[in-house]
Amino acid sequence: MSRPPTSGSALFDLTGKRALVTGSSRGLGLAMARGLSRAGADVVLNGRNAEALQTVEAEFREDGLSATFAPFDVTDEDSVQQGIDGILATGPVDVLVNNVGVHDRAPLAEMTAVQWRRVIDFNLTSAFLVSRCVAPSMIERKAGKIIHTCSLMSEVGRPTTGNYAAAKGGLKMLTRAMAVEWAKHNVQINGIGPGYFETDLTKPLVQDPEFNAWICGRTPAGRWGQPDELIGAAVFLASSASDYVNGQVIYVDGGLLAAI
Ligand code: GCO
Repeated sequence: MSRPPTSGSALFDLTGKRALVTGSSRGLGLAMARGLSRAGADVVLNGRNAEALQTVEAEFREDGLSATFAPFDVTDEDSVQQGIDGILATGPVDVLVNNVGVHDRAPLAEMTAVQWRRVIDFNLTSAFLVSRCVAPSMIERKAGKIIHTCSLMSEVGRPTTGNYAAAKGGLKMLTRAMAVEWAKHNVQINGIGPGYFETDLTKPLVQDPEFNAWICGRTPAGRWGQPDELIGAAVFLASSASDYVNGQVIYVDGGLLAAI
């Protein structure tokens, strides 16, 4: 097996790599897609809305960045198969970022089965469905990187987020399950666990003075994260710098999980 470069920026250079980022038309997925592109990757954007993806692709082009887009529903088995077949027909997927995530907050005793299933399907099952279609080509080429957008809620919860915490906890264990099956094929599967970041998903929380004060008090860094602050972990896990890292979750949380 070829040895990774051992110095400087070459360790983190993604030139010649093709990265599919699910849920990348906005939020953390868009920030990571932009960061991987700036590190040299050819990015394939994904979401369900082709128009939104077209707009983002045009913005990438205006910034001199390389991107294409592939609209498909990551929760629908047939849509995933067709979407991935279409992508693989035009080249390999070297890096897969399973980033799609939704929230549907409710106290568990009042949560409907629809609310439960929707969050599990988007946040957990989608990673299985997409990885199951992409991994065989990585295994065949004996090279690949799979990155899951986990969460600090892969470790801890708070009232009304039981479905989300269960999904993100499951995603941490799916990361490990894939690592123990696919590491021998030189495929590395790891996770990134964001803490509290300012995105569309958390806007209602940021704008709630009491919740905002609580988060800034609970987080040792004393502030919310900004989406671009995930790029370093994403580039690390997508690059040769992480070739001997597997089954891990890197928490990017301002120290929140380190504090009582
Ligand atoms: C909430 C938040 C959290 C975080 C997310 C970060 O409702 O408490 O949305 O779920 O945003 O987990 O990883």
